[in-house]
Amino acid sequence: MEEKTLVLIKPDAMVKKLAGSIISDLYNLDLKMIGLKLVNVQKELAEQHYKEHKEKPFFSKLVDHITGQLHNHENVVAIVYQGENAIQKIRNAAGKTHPEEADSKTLRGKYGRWHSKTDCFENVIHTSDSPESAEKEITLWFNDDELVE
Ligand code: FUP
Repeated sequence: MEEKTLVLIKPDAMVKKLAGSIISDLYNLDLKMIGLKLVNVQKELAEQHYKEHKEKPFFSKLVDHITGQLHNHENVVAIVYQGENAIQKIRNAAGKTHPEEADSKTLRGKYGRWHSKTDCFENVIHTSDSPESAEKEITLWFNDDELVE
Protein backbone atom coordinates (compact mmCIF):
# COMPACT_ATOMS: atom_id res chain seq x y z
CA MET A 1 0.00 0.00 0.00
CA GLU A 2 1.23 3.51 -0.92
CA GLU A 3 1.73 5.41 2.35
CA LYS A 4 3.24 8.55 3.84
CA THR A 5 5.13 8.59 7.13
CA LEU A 6 6.95 11.04 9.34
CA VAL A 7 10.53 10.61 10.53
CA LEU A 8 12.06 12.87 13.18
CA ILE A 9 15.81 12.72 13.66
CA LYS A 10 15.98 13.44 17.39
CA PRO A 11 18.42 15.70 19.27
CA ASP A 12 20.48 12.75 20.57
CA ALA A 13 21.31 11.87 16.95
CA MET A 14 21.84 15.52 15.99
CA VAL A 15 24.34 16.10 18.80
CA LYS A 16 26.34 13.14 17.46
CA LYS A 17 26.11 14.51 13.87
CA LEU A 18 24.29 11.42 12.66
CA ALA A 19 21.64 13.04 10.43
CA GLY A 20 23.62 12.33 7.25
CA SER A 21 24.22 8.68 8.13
CA ILE A 22 20.58 8.14 9.07
CA ILE A 23 19.28 9.72 5.85
CA SER A 24 21.83 7.72 3.89
CA ASP A 25 20.63 4.45 5.52
CA LEU A 26 17.02 5.37 4.80
CA TYR A 27 17.81 5.90 1.08
CA ASN A 28 18.24 2.11 0.89
CA LEU A 29 14.51 1.65 1.52
CA ASP A 30 13.65 3.06 -1.90
CA LEU A 31 11.11 5.59 -0.64
CA LYS A 32 10.53 9.10 -1.92
CA MET A 33 11.37 12.05 0.30
CA ILE A 34 8.57 14.60 -0.12
CA GLY A 35 9.37 17.00 2.74
CA LEU A 36 12.39 17.88 4.83
CA LYS A 37 13.17 20.67 7.28
CA LEU A 38 15.07 21.60 10.41
CA VAL A 39 12.82 22.39 13.39
CA ASN A 40 13.65 24.19 16.62
CA VAL A 41 11.03 22.26 18.60
CA GLN A 42 9.02 24.27 21.10
CA LYS A 43 7.30 22.77 24.17
CA GLU A 44 3.80 23.17 22.66
CA LEU A 45 4.69 21.17 19.54
CA ALA A 46 6.44 18.51 21.66
CA GLU A 47 3.39 18.14 23.93
CA GLN A 48 1.06 17.87 20.94
CA HIS A 49 3.28 15.30 19.27
CA TYR A 50 3.45 13.10 22.38
CA LYS A 51 -0.10 13.72 23.63
CA GLU A 52 -0.92 9.97 23.60
CA HIS A 53 1.76 9.58 26.30
CA LYS A 54 0.51 12.48 28.47
CA GLU A 55 -0.29 10.25 31.45
CA LYS A 56 2.92 8.22 31.28
CA PRO A 57 5.62 8.77 33.93
CA PHE A 58 8.18 9.49 31.20
CA PHE A 59 6.10 12.21 29.43
CA SER A 60 8.17 15.17 30.66
CA LYS A 61 11.35 13.31 29.67
CA LEU A 62 9.99 12.86 26.13
CA VAL A 63 9.27 16.58 25.92
CA ASP A 64 12.72 17.50 27.27
CA HIS A 65 14.32 15.09 24.80
CA ILE A 66 12.56 16.21 21.60
CA THR A 67 12.97 19.92 22.49
CA GLY A 68 16.73 19.39 22.85
CA GLN A 69 16.89 20.14 26.58
CA LEU A 70 18.88 16.95 27.19
CA HIS A 71 21.18 17.44 24.19
CA ASN A 72 22.68 20.89 23.96
CA HIS A 73 19.46 22.50 22.63
CA GLU A 74 19.85 20.66 19.32
CA ASN A 75 17.18 20.93 16.63
CA VAL A 76 15.28 18.10 14.95
CA VAL A 77 15.27 17.12 11.27
CA ALA A 78 11.71 16.33 10.19
CA ILE A 79 11.20 14.29 7.01
CA VAL A 80 8.14 12.94 5.21
CA TYR A 81 8.67 9.77 3.18
CA GLN A 82 6.21 8.31 0.68
CA GLY A 83 6.09 4.87 -0.89
CA GLU A 84 4.98 1.27 -0.75
CA ASN A 85 4.63 0.15 2.91
CA ALA A 86 6.59 3.22 3.98
CA ILE A 87 5.42 3.01 7.62
CA GLN A 88 6.49 -0.59 8.27
CA LYS A 89 9.65 -0.29 6.18
CA ILE A 90 10.88 2.62 8.29
CA ARG A 91 9.77 1.00 11.57
CA ASN A 92 11.76 -2.10 10.64
CA ALA A 93 14.80 0.02 9.81
CA ALA A 94 14.42 1.91 13.12
CA GLY A 95 14.30 -1.19 15.33
CA LYS A 96 12.87 -1.65 18.81
CA THR A 97 11.91 1.33 20.96
CA HIS A 98 14.46 0.51 23.66
CA PRO A 99 17.84 1.02 21.96
CA GLU A 100 19.52 -1.68 24.07
CA GLU A 101 16.99 -4.20 22.73
CA ALA A 102 17.22 -3.08 19.10
CA ASP A 103 18.95 -5.34 16.60
CA SER A 104 22.45 -4.07 15.85
CA LYS A 105 21.59 -3.76 12.13
CA THR A 106 18.83 -1.22 12.86
CA LEU A 107 19.27 2.54 13.28
CA ARG A 108 18.47 2.39 16.99
CA GLY A 109 20.73 -0.63 17.48
CA LYS A 110 23.56 1.03 15.59
CA TYR A 111 23.33 4.58 16.87
CA GLY A 112 21.13 4.53 19.98
CA ARG A 113 21.81 3.98 23.65
CA TRP A 114 20.02 4.08 26.95
CA HIS A 115 21.55 6.90 28.94
CA SER A 116 21.53 5.80 32.57
CA LYS A 117 22.27 9.28 33.95
CA THR A 118 19.14 10.83 32.43
CA ASP A 119 17.17 7.55 32.05
CA CYS A 120 16.59 8.62 28.45
CA PHE A 121 15.92 6.26 25.55
CA GLU A 122 18.32 7.90 23.10
CA ASN A 123 16.67 6.10 20.21
CA VAL A 124 17.73 8.47 17.41
CA ILE A 125 14.50 8.66 15.42
CA HIS A 126 10.78 8.86 15.85
CA THR A 127 8.67 7.32 13.11
CA SER A 128 4.89 7.04 12.74
CA ASP A 129 3.29 3.76 13.78
CA SER A 130 0.07 3.68 11.68
CA PRO A 131 -1.56 5.46 8.73
CA GLU A 132 -3.78 7.37 11.20
CA SER A 133 -0.90 8.64 13.33
CA ALA A 134 1.18 9.37 10.22
CA GLU A 135 -1.55 11.61 8.87
CA LYS A 136 -1.95 13.44 12.20
CA GLU A 137 1.79 13.81 12.67
CA ILE A 138 2.47 15.06 9.13
CA THR A 139 -0.28 17.68 9.56
CA LEU A 140 1.21 18.71 12.90
CA TRP A 141 4.79 19.08 11.62
CA PHE A 142 4.30 20.28 8.01
CA ASN A 143 2.17 22.77 6.13
CA ASP A 144 0.71 21.45 2.84
CA ASP A 145 2.89 23.81 0.80
CA GLU A 146 6.04 22.34 2.36
CA LEU A 147 5.40 18.95 0.75
CA VAL A 148 6.47 18.23 -2.81
CA GLU A 149 4.29 15.61 -4.50
P1 FUP B 1 8.19 4.08 19.18
O1 FUP B 1 6.93 4.05 18.38
O2 FUP B 1 9.08 2.89 18.95
O3 FUP B 1 8.94 5.39 19.04
O4 FUP B 1 7.80 3.97 20.70
P2 FUP B 1 6.60 4.54 21.59
O5 FUP B 1 5.67 5.39 20.78
O6 FUP B 1 6.03 3.40 22.36
O7 FUP B 1 7.38 5.46 22.62
C1 FUP B 1 7.59 6.82 22.36
C2 FUP B 1 8.85 7.23 23.04
O8 FUP B 1 8.75 7.00 24.44
C3 FUP B 1 10.06 6.46 22.59
F1 FUP B 1 10.82 7.21 21.78
C4 FUP B 1 10.84 6.17 23.84
C5 FUP B 1 10.00 6.68 24.96
N1 FUP B 1 9.81 5.71 26.04
C6 FUP B 1 10.48 5.94 27.23
O9 FUP B 1 11.22 6.91 27.35
N2 FUP B 1 10.31 5.05 28.24
C7 FUP B 1 9.50 3.96 28.12
O10 FUP B 1 9.40 3.18 29.09
C8 FUP B 1 8.83 3.74 26.89
C9 FUP B 1 9.01 4.64 25.88
